[in-house]
Amino acid sequence: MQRNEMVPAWAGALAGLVSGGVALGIAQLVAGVVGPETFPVVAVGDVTVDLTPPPVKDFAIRTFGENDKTVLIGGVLVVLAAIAAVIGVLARRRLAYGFAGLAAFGVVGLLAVLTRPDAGVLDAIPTVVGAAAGAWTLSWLVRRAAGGSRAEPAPGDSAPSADATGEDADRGGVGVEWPAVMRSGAELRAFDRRRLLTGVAGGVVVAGAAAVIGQQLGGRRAVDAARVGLALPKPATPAKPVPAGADLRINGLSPFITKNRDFYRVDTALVVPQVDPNDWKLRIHGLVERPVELTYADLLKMPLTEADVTLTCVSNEVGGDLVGNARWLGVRMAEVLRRAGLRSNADMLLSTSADGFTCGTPVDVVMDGRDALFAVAMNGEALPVDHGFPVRQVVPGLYGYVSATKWVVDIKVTRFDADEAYWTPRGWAAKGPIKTESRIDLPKPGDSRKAGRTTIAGVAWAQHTGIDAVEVRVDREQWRQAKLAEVAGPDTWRQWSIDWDATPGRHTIQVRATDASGYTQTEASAPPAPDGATGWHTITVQVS
Ligand SMILES: Nc1nc2c(c(=O)[nH]1)N[C@H]1C(S)=C(S)[C@@H](COP(=O)(O)O)O[C@H]1N2
Ligand SMILES: [Mo]
Repeated sequence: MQRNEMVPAWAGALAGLVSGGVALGIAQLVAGVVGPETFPVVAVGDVTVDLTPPPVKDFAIRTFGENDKTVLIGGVLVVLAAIAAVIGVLARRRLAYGFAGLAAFGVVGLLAVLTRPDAGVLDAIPTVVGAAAGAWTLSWLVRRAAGGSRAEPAPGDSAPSADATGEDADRGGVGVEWPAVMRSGAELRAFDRRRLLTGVAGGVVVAGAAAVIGQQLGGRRAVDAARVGLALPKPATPAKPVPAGADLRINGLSPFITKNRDFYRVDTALVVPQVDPNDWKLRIHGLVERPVELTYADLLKMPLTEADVTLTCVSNEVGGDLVGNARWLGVRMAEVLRRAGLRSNADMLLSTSADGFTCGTPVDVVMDGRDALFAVAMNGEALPVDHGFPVRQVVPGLYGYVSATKWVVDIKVTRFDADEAYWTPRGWAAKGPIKTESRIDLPKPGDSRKAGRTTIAGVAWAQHTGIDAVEVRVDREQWRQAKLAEVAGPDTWRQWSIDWDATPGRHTIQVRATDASGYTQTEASAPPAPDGATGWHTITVQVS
């Protein structure tokens, strides 16, 4: 018979740490749903702050500055980790000790959560569920650690070791070494390092995933709350009134203003950045006289401009739907940049989003007087999170990838020959002025219609130049002038429509626009890369 091997203290400590991690991860996950303020670590941190004597607090703020909260939460976590390790070491001797430790842990968390102002009973859920998950993990890991079998168990000996531990505890043994309790069967069981470590790995994955998801959910809730609570100032410069005839109100034709929920979305974000406006800052640096840092409140104190601007994605195929028109409210970028004072050799604004996307915008375009905005609102409400809350850029006339940075936090004033934005090394042009385009919205491609008088309609855009004419032809016959809807300025798309006496058979419909510079869309078709698609939108319909 082989010698009994003790479960070493390090294994107990490890099991304790991982169980504590699972407890916190699960607590954070549940807190993400119940409310981020119910996460016990944050609650304990808050209580600690309240109980800390003012001189210590002042010392912490002086020493750690803006990082004081991070340091505090870090400190709480270090203390928790030490306690968890001790709990694990104790659980190695007797599982009940471990449970008692975890319960004490949970009670402290509960006290912290439930003594918060306006706490409710439901706020206890994350702590309770977390502690239960921790207890389960602890007993599971302890069972795995002690699960090593030196010989096949005797027939009928199926009692799991954790139960054996419980039995031992029931017998009232005090300070019994763990291996003793493993003698419940005829055979000896010993420390199983491999099974412990695979269990630990599983626990770490669960704890990490739960914490990350919980944080995401919690951040989303906090930002949603901040967004809904915002009161937006009135514009100093309101948008030009939309002419009565801007929207032809034809069924199937894109409305002049695209609703936020219908607005196309393009970005590289797998998880949408959740930026709290209270934490938001915009830093402007590089080729400037004086670097500037603005908070959200600073930005809203500046005069606001409202403007209707049509946004377009460079990836939009001819006839595609990556284009939308909205009423934006924001501060003129030029006004903010003048505070920093641009150096004369600067020609590029390299903007960075909260998630690290970058975008290079020509300085001259932003400074030429057009409504290039740091936008805070879209169609009368705070920017939707998907569209860049709390602040994004909008620059009439440039494709989104070189102008429309969402969740913008940083502007480096620089030069095109010194810096590159995200899409440039990925095969897209460094500069991206929007190409004059037109699209047929109805009939839809492939539609079948009855013969007789019908309407062909769509939109055309040439931002900051303006649309002067739209022509339509059927079956490659004569181009005919479409009727244009009214617009207040050159920065939005323009609806158009034309009547057509449809005859039975298959027909091809084509459209082309001419902009205010006199340029008529080329027939030559080009793909979106590297600087925008060209060609005439062409559809086929069946008339019966
Ligand atoms: N932070 C960030 N901003 C971004 C992008 C991005 O990937 N990340 N994509 C840009 C592109 S390519 C386009 S077309 C517009 C789209 O804006 P929307 O999603 O509000 O329609 O956002 C721009 N701003
Ligand atoms: Mo785009």
